[in-house]
Amino acid sequence: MKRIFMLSLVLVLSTACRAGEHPGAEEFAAKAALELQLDQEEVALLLQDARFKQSIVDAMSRPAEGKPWHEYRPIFITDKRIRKGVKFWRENEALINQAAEKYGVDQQIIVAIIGVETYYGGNTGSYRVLDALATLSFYYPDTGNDRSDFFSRELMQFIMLGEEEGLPLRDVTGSYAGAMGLGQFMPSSYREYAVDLDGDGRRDLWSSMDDVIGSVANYLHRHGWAYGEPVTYRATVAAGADMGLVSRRDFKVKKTVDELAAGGFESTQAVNGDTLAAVARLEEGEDDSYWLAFRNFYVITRYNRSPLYAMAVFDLSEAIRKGFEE
Ligand SMILES: [Ca+2]
Repeated sequence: MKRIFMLSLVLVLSTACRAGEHPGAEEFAAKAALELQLDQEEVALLLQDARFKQSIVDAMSRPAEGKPWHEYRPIFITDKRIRKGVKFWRENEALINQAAEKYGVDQQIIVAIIGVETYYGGNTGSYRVLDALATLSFYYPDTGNDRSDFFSRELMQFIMLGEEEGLPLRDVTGSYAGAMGLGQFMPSSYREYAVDLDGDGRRDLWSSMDDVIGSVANYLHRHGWAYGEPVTYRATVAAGADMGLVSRRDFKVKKTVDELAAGGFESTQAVNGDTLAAVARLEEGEDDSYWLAFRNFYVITRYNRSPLYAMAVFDLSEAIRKGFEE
């Protein structure tokens, strides 16, 4: 008993010295061992190889989602991205149909998500995920919204993926936030929602188009996507409309279309009065535009919380669908 104690004490001390390079790395390794039964020494050694990246801190300090809509939209809705989306759909049509049917998710939305996230695989990110997650765990920038705990949990999930999926943790690359593959899955989403659609026993979000498309569809399905249902309709605003009905960050649908109309936000397209919706506002430059955001809109915000993101995915999906049907 005493001997075991001494051994673990030696292990803890040596771990402490090695992981001490990043502030909090030591505690992280101990926590990973305690909560996930990971090898503390191995975790400490891995963290020693993680590099702090100022460029990651800088990117986190100025996200695209901080822009107004009229500056955000042109980043994602371009002729080229629409054309490439139509091409991607045609090239993967059978797979996309298979995933759409299996998971009940509209084809054009699957295509648009992959288009917004990585330009259909053209840009899956060049940061080492290990560096991204360690930097944001141990050196989160002072933005007034400390998300280091979130990234610390994602770093742990990432290490689990090394065990479960055989990911080479020191080599895997992704976004500055640590999102991976064509659909940019964070480690916790990878573990929870990625699927092995081609059935080879691995969930490969980089080079198996089956797994990529299946995983994006499954993610939306698990968050409640309803096939063929609307995403958002533009609303007219009555004078004296109740601006308290406009959602800023949380687009959970809580009011019926009828209730929102009574509050001054009326749909410009036909929709059942008992359909649930939230109201989104976009900065168009001079004026704002208002939108009834239905449940499917909320589901897209599960991919990225910003209503700008959800609207960009929706706009791109519609443009791609038109191109595809031509
Ligand atoms: Ca697979």
